[in-house]
Amino acid sequence: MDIVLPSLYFNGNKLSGEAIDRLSRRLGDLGDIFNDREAYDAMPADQVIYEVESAFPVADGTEGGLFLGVTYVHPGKVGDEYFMTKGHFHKIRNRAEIYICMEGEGMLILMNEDHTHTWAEKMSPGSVHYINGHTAHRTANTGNSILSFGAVWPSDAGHDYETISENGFSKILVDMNGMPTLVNRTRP
Ligand code: S6P
Ligand code: ZN
Repeated sequence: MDIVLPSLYFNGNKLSGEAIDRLSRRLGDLGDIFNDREAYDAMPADQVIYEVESAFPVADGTEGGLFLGVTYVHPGKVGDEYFMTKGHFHKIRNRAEIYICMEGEGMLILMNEDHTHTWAEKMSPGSVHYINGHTAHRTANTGNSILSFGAVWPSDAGHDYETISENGFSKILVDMNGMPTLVNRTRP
């Protein structure tokens, strides 16, 4: 057959089609990322913080292929810190990524490889974010509704979560008098 239908669609802002992988990250899975331990312990461990729908058209580790994911970060805070994703470097450090914001308000938080510089890009519907290789990335929801964005990354990039779980980002994003603000991390 010469003309075929695509196997994936955006149905509104939701990914639909064949073989979509879905995962949920709950507060209980994210103990090492939030700065305010007391506020974290007072919240329900089963509260969903974000969900990811991904399509893996080729095997993980394939050189030359691409993966697609859509992340939905729920609104809320742990203490003053906005709900956010775990964050990672790519295992192959030079692999870049593109994010496209679909709905909501947030920040893409970025950190260089030697952890000396953390900065953020504002996310709003339609904003496009090129994430250079060698750069750790996570997203935070700074609004009152779901933040969703699409992501495309090389299928051999891999994910290094350990470096972030051990050292965090050098700055955290907090609500300071209603304004998302990057401040130095206080927890060791
Ligand atoms: C994958 C891409 C995103 C994240 C997702 C969840 O390279 O950056 O699809 O996986 O936003 O974040 P995390 O840090 O838990 O993987
Ligand atoms: Zn990534």
